[in-house]
Amino acid sequence: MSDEKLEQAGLSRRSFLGTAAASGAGIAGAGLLGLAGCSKTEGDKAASGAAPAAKSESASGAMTSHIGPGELDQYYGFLSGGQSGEIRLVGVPSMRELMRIPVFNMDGATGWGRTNESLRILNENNTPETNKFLKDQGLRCLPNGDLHHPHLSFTDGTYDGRYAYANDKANNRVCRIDLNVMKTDKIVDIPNVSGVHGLRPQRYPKTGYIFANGEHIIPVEGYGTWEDPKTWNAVYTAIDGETMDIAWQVLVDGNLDNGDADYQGKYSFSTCYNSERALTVQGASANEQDWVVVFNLAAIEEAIKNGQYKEVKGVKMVDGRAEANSPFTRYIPVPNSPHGCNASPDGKYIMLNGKLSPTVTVLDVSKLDDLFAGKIQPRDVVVAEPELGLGPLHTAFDGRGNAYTTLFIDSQMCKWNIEKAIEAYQNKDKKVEYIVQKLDVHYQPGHNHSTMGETKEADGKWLVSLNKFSKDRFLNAGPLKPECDQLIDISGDEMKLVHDNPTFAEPHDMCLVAASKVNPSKTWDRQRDAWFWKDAEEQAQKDGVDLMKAAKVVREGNKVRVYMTAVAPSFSVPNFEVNQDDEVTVYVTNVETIEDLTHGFTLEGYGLAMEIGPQQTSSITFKATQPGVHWFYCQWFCHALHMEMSGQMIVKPK
Ligand code: CUK
Ligand code: CUA
Repeated sequence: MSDEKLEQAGLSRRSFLGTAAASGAGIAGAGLLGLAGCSKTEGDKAASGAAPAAKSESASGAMTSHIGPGELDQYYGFLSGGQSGEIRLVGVPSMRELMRIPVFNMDGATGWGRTNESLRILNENNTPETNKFLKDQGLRCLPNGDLHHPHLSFTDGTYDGRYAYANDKANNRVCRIDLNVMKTDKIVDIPNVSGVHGLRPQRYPKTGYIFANGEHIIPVEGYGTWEDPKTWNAVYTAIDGETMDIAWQVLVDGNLDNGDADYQGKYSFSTCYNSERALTVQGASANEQDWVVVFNLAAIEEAIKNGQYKEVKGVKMVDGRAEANSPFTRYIPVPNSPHGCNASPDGKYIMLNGKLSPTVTVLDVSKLDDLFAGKIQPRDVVVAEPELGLGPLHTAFDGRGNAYTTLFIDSQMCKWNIEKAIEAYQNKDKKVEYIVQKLDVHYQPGHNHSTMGETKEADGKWLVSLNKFSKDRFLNAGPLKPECDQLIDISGDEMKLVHDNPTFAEPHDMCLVAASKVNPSKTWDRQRDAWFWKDAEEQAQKDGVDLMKAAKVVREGNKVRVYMTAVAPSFSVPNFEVNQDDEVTVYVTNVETIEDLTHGFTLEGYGLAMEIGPQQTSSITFKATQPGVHWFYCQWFCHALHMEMSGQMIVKPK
């Protein structure tokens, strides 16, 4: 049965959801948020035959997500891996996963978190506290991360194809991906914060800053004491997107959730859901209103330049609390517990998604100068507050004046017209219909993202709804179910659901980028990408070794360095001998010049493996504690004689 037929029979999962949501409406909202959609098991079962709906819809004139064999997608999707700690590259509209980019995780295939190169990138900007922690725990690197918000670098309001950036909520880090090779090239560890959540790059004139929200309140050195949570604060961080140095921090009231930047290069924004400075769910949703905090970039830069800051754990920090009467910030009240924060592609508006409130609050950025000048009151910046449905979390745009807001509790995508919502706000007694359409999504959507939708080149073709629950949409995979990322055609007047895509934990957010904006290389470039293997290069020079021609074993006391090249189907050093307990470093350079000829180095019985792409050098260091004959082999199928691409490490017992 199709959804429609079920609806007529009064059986749809929608009706069950509707009842649950309506009966729970009110301030039980917080509980509801979690579970309105989960209590409708029977509806789910009744509707489980509804899968073909998407097909018939695409037959009825929607664009198709089908990309035939050998055809290419039109967009790259940079998909967050959430608590998996990685970024996933997908093709859109097919939603095919193209690649995984390890970032805040450890990865067995590529050796990320184990090779010397990845360990340098993971650790080179650690705070002293993190380094001490790793030592105390006996860890080489932090093994996990929680990556929510991938965003690409901008020039003049659109993507420039240089970098992607993302946050790690679990361990307070921000990373950068070099889009030439699709590898993480920098990770910064941010002091004075707890939980880096919202993350956005500056759009104009370029990136510029990366704005990173410290979500939770903590006793910040010099400001708070652990005995009194009312003295705790959240801290906003601006990172230089070129050098990845921390430029400055701002101490704020309340907490910081999601953020965005304007299209003019003057202001940035963050929602706050815990203006109460509470430590519990009830406490944090107590007030009728929370706020959005607006940051005045010029005022902050001026203070930093003039030395009007405090240095806290090595970072320049200004005080942006309301009680400090700060020129750096303004706090604009918005209804209870806002979440997502999204700038419209025409550069005019900032949308603050209500979460516990059914509304989205719309700010007019052209009024912010007057707000900072004290000419108007904070709420005067609000030009619309449309009521959309239950649980608005994030908003995307089509570049034609429409906004698309996810409704978490209602499990719907709400399309609404921005100018009509403004008209409705200005003419309270006139009935203006601003909601264009509501489309069911499956189920509990968090972020959504439209093609090029966070740039001035929003093209209004596709929208992806990143749904937290998949329930009956896929074959049952056991108690842990995949998320459900749904592709929606927004090119016409009506939204049309086109494709369901299961994903592993947990895509919070996604960037949908026209394929022409990103041009990764087909092989590594020895000159351009030398940053990756610079330590190996330096050591090789000291040892008189040319990495591109290497076939040499160098011993220095109990340190052994093995230099080899990889050309299908052999390693230039077919075997080597070390003594038990030697510290061994193996450097492998892949000298292939053709694309797709990746080799690997896996050492049997030593728990290590690494990826070596064409023209790449990778290295790995370990202690040869296990005596005996240990074969190493190439784990990337590269040649008809791939199985033979192997060798032996002989460890002589003590
Ligand atoms: S948050 Cu996950 S649904 Cu971390 Cu961007 Cu809103
Ligand atoms: Cu080289 Cu397989």
